[in-house]
Amino acid sequence: MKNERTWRWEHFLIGGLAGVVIALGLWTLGNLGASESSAQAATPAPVAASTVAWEDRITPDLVSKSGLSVADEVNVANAPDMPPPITRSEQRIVEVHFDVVENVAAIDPATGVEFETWGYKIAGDDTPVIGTPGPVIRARVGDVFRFTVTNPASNTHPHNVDFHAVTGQGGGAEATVVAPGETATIEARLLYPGVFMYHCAFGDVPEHIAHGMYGGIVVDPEEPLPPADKEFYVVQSEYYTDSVEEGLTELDRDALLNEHPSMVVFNGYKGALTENPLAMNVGERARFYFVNAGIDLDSNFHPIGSHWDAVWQEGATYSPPIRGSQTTLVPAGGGVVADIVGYVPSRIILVDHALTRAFYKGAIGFLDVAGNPNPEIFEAIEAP
Ligand SMILES: [Cu+2]
Repeated sequence: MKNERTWRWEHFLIGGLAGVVIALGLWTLGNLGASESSAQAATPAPVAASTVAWEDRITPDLVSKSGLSVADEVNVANAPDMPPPITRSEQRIVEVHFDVVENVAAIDPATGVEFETWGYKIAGDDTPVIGTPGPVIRARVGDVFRFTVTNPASNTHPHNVDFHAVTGQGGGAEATVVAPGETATIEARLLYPGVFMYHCAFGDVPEHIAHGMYGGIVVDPEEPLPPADKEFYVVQSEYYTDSVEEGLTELDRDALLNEHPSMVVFNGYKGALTENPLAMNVGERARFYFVNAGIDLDSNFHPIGSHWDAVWQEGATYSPPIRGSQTTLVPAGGGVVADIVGYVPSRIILVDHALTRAFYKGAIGFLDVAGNPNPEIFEAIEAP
């Protein structure tokens, strides 16, 4: 894959090596001089390294906010759906309005475990009842993200949003604090492409995240990723309940302090992706925009019975992907973009491969691949 970006990356490496050689030479000369005269000559000149760093600035040239129009594409969706990839090549203003959700929801519908869930929903959209994970936002690098959050007067707690995609105080947290009945708006330039977490960062932040206040924002790169046939938004997260029995449970503060969740789930509740499996066809490429909301555990995201054909590690889509891996490590508060190619009809089982979490705590989902068998790739052989 010798595309332009790869070459630039190689130039960076070559430039960096040259810089090290030059710096070492200067340092040696300086030291020789220092033995005779001043300490000034012993300081290596930071020429090569800083030059390379500036030339390889990866943030886009910005068009002034005053010259931008409002984007007219779909920029939000509820899990596991993704808004379509952004096809325009100009910067725009992306407007998104969330309402804060405070509710009681079943976080294990099969056994009737309930919990007080807090989260976010698209303003005016009454389909989500649980609010967690929050909707996924999609924009393009260089866009101005004009975000409004409303905390309905019927709620009890103040909240806000820290976007890992936003450059500014607290990722916008300080400027988006809303008590019940309040609304706040920020405008933030999206400087880096990737898949990023957002979460409430008000007050006792772990408590707010433990109640479900998180989601993902995808910032498409200037040079689009190769196309995928299906795209999915999946968020891993943890619950710290004082019980896993039927009925309303409470937050277990000891478990939270000890980083010992009672549940680890995909898309907000146990069974979200097993009761409603994801689907693709043989011959297709499926792309996961995956966020690990934590709070505390790293995720070891693995597709049982398949591979990650491409992985943009840490969700950093400016950089080239690695190809053909098994389990991708997604830190708490991080994300990844990972592709699966459908080769044979099967049920691919998505797990956190710290398998206690998958088998006992809920970190499991299904991706059903439909199509014709291909015995050149897989077949079960009858015993003679
Ligand atoms: Cu909150």
